[in-house]
Amino acid sequence: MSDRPVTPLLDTVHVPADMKRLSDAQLRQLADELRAETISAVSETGGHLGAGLGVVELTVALHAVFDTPKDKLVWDVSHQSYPHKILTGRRDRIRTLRQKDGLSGFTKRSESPFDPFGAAHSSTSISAALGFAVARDLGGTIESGLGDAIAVIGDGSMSAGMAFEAMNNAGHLKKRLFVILNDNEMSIAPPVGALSSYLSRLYAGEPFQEFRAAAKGAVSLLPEPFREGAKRAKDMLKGMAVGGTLFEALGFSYVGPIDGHDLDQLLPVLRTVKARATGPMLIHVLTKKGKGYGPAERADDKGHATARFDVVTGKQQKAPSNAPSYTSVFGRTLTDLAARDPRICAVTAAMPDGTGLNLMAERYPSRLFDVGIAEQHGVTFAGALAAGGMRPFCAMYSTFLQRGYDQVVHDVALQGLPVRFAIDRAGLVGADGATHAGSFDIAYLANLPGMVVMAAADEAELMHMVATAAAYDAGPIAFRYPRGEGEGVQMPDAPALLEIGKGRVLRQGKQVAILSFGTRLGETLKAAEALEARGISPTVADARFAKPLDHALILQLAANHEALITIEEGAVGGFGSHVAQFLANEGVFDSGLKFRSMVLPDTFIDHASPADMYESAGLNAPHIEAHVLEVLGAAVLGRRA
Ligand SMILES: Cc1ncc(C[n+]2csc(CCOP(=O)(O)OP(=O)(O)O)c2C)c(N)n1
Repeated sequence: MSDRPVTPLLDTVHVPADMKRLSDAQLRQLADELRAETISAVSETGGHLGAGLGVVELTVALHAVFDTPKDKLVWDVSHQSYPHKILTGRRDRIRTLRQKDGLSGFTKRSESPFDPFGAAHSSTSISAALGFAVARDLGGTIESGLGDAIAVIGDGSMSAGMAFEAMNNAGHLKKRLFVILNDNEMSIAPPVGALSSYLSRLYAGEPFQEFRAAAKGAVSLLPEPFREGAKRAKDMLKGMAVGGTLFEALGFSYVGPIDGHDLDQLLPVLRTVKARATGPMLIHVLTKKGKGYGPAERADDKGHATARFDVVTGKQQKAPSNAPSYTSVFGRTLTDLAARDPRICAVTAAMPDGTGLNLMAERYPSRLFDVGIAEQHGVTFAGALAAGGMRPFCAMYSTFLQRGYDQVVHDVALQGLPVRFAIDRAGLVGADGATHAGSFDIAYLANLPGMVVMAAADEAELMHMVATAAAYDAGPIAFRYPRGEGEGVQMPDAPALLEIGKGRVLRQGKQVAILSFGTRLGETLKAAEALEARGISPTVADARFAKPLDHALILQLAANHEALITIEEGAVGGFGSHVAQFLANEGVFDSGLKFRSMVLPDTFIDHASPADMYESAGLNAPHIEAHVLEVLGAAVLGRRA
């Protein structure tokens, strides 16, 4: 395409080994070309832009100095890995990022030997890098070899417990290991918490390091020294011993902070640590999210995630929406309820915008807690808020709540505490792919004693469920809803309180009943229309609750139909499994009910549009229709035999 950037040097780099012959000046040019290529590619695909732009120079420096794939470079979250993908043999497919059958938006072992460890959930990179370092030292063998282990982790991700668990272990094991702290003073939203303030203090004033250095009679450590390149970097390494940072207390040698956009600082420091390090090292690099692309630098989220956009204007191509998003319905409803109930408060783990809680943050800032990327803490914290007489809503994406699961079990459910779990991004989520799919929450919540589990079939139902959860003080309660916009239904003026454990029948038919849990209801009703045209009139019901089950409704559907089909946006072990177990124990199958349950297939489904993903999962209207025909056809055949 004619508007692609001109990239003469990048055109000669197919794998990192091709960079070894480049001078430092050429590496600087390579970085500029890599930035232009990243912007151009993401303008066509959409995706995570800001984080990648912030690590362009770091990516070039790491690949120039280290020897991947033998050296294991582990990107935390890995939403910043697009420039890495371009340099590691995937440039020809970079414009397929996040598209069906295209490159993943994250690192993925099956995609490339240059991605030694997959990621997408944060704060895993230090544990993974440490595992590689220990495997190396224990004589592990793999095809690509085992060299150095390098984790690159953002300041937001560094705030999570796992990162510190890994640092603690690494400091103890004393293995040679590199942790690059990519500090851009941003998470998705501005980072929060004491660690963030601590990091700011590390570089707030040059005097910090200079003072320490001077106190020990060492040379000045801050940017000026790098004018003299490698020699000064060595001096700095010597001077490092004077540092007294938190990281050193954990057993790491600390270098920094250094300017992560200046290859004249990055290259000598990385070369020096590579030559000299004997144990765990933390290299503190300061970068700017969105660096080098005005519209990203100026955006509130620094271009964290973008739709396709025009490179010149930065204008994003967002499809016009016809209905409010589930997320915004949740945020608005909760904020309205909070206006009347001072006990309502909310917890988010670094996703105030993603969960719609930005509205709470604006209206009731003292009742909104952004705990950072700390799902485990967030859940337990909400548990004690409930124990303390508040009405906490713990709003997390289904996939990230997984990280807080023991806390859901041990700190909330076991103690019967009324935490309201608002579970966003339930079901398949599209371009973020398998790592972000909200597939498991029905199964992992509905098996917990005392838990109430609801799924909204549309945005009006979500309103009711938020209010129902707010009013429910008897124990933990969860409601799930998908990513994206609602069904476009009429919204009620005020939410209604739902009766716990009661479903509803939407159309009364005969022969076959379809019992939906969640937003497959729309597809189910479409299938019912299509079946009507074939002379089959299904009953369609919305279960609303996976726990407690509406036993009366289920028995009645079973009694009055030849066949019963359940459908949900979740993996096996969820709603359908509970219904099957109940019917089996009631002896309903003994008298020959035809039963099917439609769930997500037992595979991790790769990224594509949500509709495509549901197509491959077999959960769209035509699949429902086919299931009905199959089950009734089987019934007819059965009668004939
Ligand atoms: C366990 C978990 N919770 C939440 C997220 C969502 N998330 C993706 S990136 C991100 C911010 C990461 O910030 P940082 O590590 O500083 O990297 P940056 O984007 O600033 O480069 C968050 C919260 C996640 N990926 N994993």
